[in-house]
Amino acid sequence: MVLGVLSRRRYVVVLVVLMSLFYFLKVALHDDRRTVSGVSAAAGEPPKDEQTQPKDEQAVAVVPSPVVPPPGPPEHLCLGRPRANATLLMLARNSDLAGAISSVSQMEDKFNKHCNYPWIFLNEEPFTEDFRREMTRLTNGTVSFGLVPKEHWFQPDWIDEDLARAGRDKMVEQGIIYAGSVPYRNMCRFNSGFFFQQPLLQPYRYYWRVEPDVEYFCDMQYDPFHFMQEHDKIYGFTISFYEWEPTIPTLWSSVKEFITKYPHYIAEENAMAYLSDDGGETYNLCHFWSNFEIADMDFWRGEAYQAFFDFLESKGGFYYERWGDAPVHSIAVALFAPRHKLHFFTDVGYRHSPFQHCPQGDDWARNKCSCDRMDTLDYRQQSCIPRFQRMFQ
Ligand SMILES: Nc1nc2c(ncn2[C@@H]2O[C@H](COP(=O)(O)OP(=O)(O)O)[C@@H](O)[C@H]2O)c(=O)[nH]1
Ligand SMILES: [Mg+2]
Repeated sequence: MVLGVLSRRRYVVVLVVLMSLFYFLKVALHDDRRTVSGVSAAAGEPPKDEQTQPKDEQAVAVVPSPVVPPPGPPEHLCLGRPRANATLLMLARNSDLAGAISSVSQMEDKFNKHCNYPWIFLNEEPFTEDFRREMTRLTNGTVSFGLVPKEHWFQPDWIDEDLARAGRDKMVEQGIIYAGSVPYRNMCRFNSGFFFQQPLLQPYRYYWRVEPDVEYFCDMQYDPFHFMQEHDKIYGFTISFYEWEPTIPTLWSSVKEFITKYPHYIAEENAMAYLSDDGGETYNLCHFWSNFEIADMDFWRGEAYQAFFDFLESKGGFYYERWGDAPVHSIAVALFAPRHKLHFFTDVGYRHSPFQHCPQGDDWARNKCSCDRMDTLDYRQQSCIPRFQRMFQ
């Protein structure tokens, strides 16, 4: 009897030691594999799917209890369902670190801790160790860092720099934000025509664009990527207002030229009524604010958008003027897709200074939104939401 108790104790001790050893090895290996480096990113290696595991280094030292489940959902599940073919995406500079930490941790807290969708970070310069470590620590999902190739970022040689400089100087005189900035123009052109071509994004269809220093106010109760797929949507937004005309003086004449040249790309039941109040003659400057985008990259990769981007690129307006990716994306989805494929995420609370969208009514209460319901751009004078909604009445 006594001997029996002793050997049982010895058995338990051996078991605990073995389990600790097993756990230690698992955590150590896991931390090694989780980050996809910029090198493999450049080579186009898709992120690896992995088990959700606690990352806290403390966990290595503590003898784990086998009854404590790992945090987060099973790797392939999002809110109880298989994850969609989608990724979270952020373009950022190393100097954006504090803002990136803020945005990523809010996105994790409001949505992604339930899903573990992968994160992809892009930059035209290598991310610092600091940036990589901080981003990796905030999520249980896979994290990848991609280096944007030079030809997708910098002003092409065929752009007449004297003309471009004259355009910038004129805008500086007009007091336009980012008027004199070439990097800002690089960013707008990259977001218009190249982000979806990055090797790291190739495995994915949908993305949610996240910027440093934005705010997400509400808990997500469902997976917006599933929503997009199930409702046949290609583009989702939360804020819509008017573009500053001096940044795009010749954009609409280029669009009209494109329409005349390629009329077959214009969709039946398109959203021209959102863009123009006179049947396409003039642009009313309405656009979806692209710092928040949940969208289908198959649309950007498709024939119509590719032809459209190439056409705009040939005009040089990304550099001679300051064409933004917001009007470029908005005009494309409004013209080359039927309007029912566009979606206003009314229930998602979002802020990019100085504007915000705050959900109303039941959505605000149910989703535990932290925003002031009176502070929402939707039906203010600067908003294009009424124009969007009128198309469906
Ligand atoms: N890597 C990189 N990212 C940039 C650069 N300029 C802007 N971005 C990113 O592009 C996005 C939009 O830039 P932002 O400065 O927020 O422009 P705004 O929202 O139009 O005021 C953000 O995600 C920035 O982090 C740049 O020169 N390099
Ligand atoms: Mg921004």
